[in-house]
Amino acid sequence: MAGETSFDAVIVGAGFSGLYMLHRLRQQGLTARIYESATGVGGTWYWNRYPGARVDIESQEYSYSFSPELDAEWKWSERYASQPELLSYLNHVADRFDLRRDIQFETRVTSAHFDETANRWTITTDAGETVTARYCVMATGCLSVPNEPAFPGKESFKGPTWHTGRWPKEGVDFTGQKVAVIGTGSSAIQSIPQIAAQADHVTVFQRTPNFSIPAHNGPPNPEVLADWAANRARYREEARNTGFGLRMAAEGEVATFDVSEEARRAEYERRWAIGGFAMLGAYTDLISDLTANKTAGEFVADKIRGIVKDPVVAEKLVPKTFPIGSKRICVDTGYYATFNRENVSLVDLGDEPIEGITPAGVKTAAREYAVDAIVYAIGFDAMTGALGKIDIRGRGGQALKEEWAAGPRTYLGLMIAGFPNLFIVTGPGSPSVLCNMAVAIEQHVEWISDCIQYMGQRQLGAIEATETAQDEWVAHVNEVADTTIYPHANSWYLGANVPGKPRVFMPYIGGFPVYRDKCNEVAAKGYEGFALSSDAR
Ligand code: FAD
Ligand code: N01
Repeated sequence: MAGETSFDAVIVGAGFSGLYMLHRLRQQGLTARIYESATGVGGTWYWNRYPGARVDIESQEYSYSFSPELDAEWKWSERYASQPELLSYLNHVADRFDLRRDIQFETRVTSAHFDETANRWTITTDAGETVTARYCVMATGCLSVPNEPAFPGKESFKGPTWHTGRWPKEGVDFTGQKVAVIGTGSSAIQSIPQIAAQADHVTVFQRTPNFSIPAHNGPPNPEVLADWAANRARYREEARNTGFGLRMAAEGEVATFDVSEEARRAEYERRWAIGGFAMLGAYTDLISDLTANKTAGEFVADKIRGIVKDPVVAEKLVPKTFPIGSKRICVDTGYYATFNRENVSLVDLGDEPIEGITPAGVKTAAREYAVDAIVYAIGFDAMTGALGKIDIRGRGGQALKEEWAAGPRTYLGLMIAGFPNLFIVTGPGSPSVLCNMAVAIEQHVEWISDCIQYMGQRQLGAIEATETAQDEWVAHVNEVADTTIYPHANSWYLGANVPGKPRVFMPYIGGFPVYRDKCNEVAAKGYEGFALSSDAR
């Protein structure tokens, strides 16, 4: 690998997206290199090693479908695979398809500049290396840049601090410690029960309570697995034909108020017993009608009140400021019951906001909480964070950072006007994080590799989204979002969790099948909405 400086494609990132992208491009006989800042493959599942980290979609659905052999040979040991198992799976994929020889680890891409005369990208790394490529694929991840804590005095804390998104490989032993966990998103909800089982005391600092549904995790049901094995191809296709790319969340066939309250309650109970995202599929209008949505939210609120013994704590844990599902639902193992433990306490930051971090711990408007360690479970600079860290320049030296100063703008979440031959996997403007990401990623990687093949077969030099197509798509993405419950939450989908980030609803909520059909139609019409040019211009 050493010494090569010119590729058909450079891929940034060796997670779920980058690995499959490399495999596809190599199958087409193209030369490609992945740059990855980590020491190994896995992306999300490399970095997020916090206790309790696991998938929120049943294992067999959160996996690649492109290779029936891979699908058949890999055996998941839990209904919801844990981070170590997911990391083993992605390492197995890297080995099985001999991907490592084209991956350069411990190397961060710092800039990507488009050379208009050559129709090529010049890519530089933090190792001082410069290479060029016809195509640059950003497989940099939607949730790969941790949200940095900005609490005053944070450097003064005398104990260790950990971010869930950058957990150390060797793990952390909390035995005998008083631990503060800041945040109550999915990462916190998965890790708090595990930390509480080990630590002397855990104080949870909650700014906004979240909806969480039990996973009912355990060994996979052999009958379910046998059924899956027998019907794999059909079930995969069924998943791709649901709005969220997930069989479990397949939409119901009737609207919320078409059934009696009693029937509705029974249906919610049935779905609570299945667990996870099943709840959201109960009725056709749960994500479009606030009144309908409220019935599901109230059902979960009652469950929380039923699990948490202290009614004051229970009430603090009940979400009241956003509709259920307008933030990604959390999928937990024993989260609410953890608040029945003697060694767990909840601080409601609505009553007493954090004023800062002191040498001894966390200082709120009410008092100081002395702790031995702090866990920041405060999320990510989502969807645009990783791209924003690379100096990306398109035509005329235009910086992506300036182009997106008021929020990201793309055509189909795949390409950006003014940035030819640059692809984003699961970028803003695509279903992405609203979906089963395994499904969203495969669809994007396949569309991108087909597009690159089309370009090669016709000896074309550059493909670029037109401004008109991009404007129309951005308008459509916003229009669809406005018909749903999603903009009602201060979520990371809107960039609301990062101070100063423009508030734009980033993913596309029109549903995976609608989106996939649109992408296919665009390709079938010779890449409608894109300008294609030859090298001789
Ligand atoms: P990532 O896995 O994020 O990989 C991107 C890689 O790019 C990283 O390894 C990063 O180091 C590298 N990179 C970024 N910038 C650079 C650079 N400049 N130079 C070099 N390398 C760079 N989705 C689901 O559908 N279901 C789930 O259950 C689920 N669970 C999740 C749990 C957690 C804790 C998190 C954080 C996310 C979860 N997600 C889940 C979303 C998850 O991110 C995707 O499912 C998927 O793993 C994304 O794969 P990716 O390859 O696109 O990005
Ligand atoms: O991050 P989050 P996450 N002071 O942004 C709080 C995927 N994922 O890492 O809601 C105090 O959701 C913040 O409060 P608020 C999944 O897609 C999946 O947990 O902004 N608190 C919130 O409570 C998920 O959606 C799994 O008011 C502050 C929390 O920190 C996404 O990744 C597991 C704060 C952050 O929650 C992100 O999840 C993990 C501050 N200054 C992740 N800043 C699975 O289950 C932030 N917070 C598979």
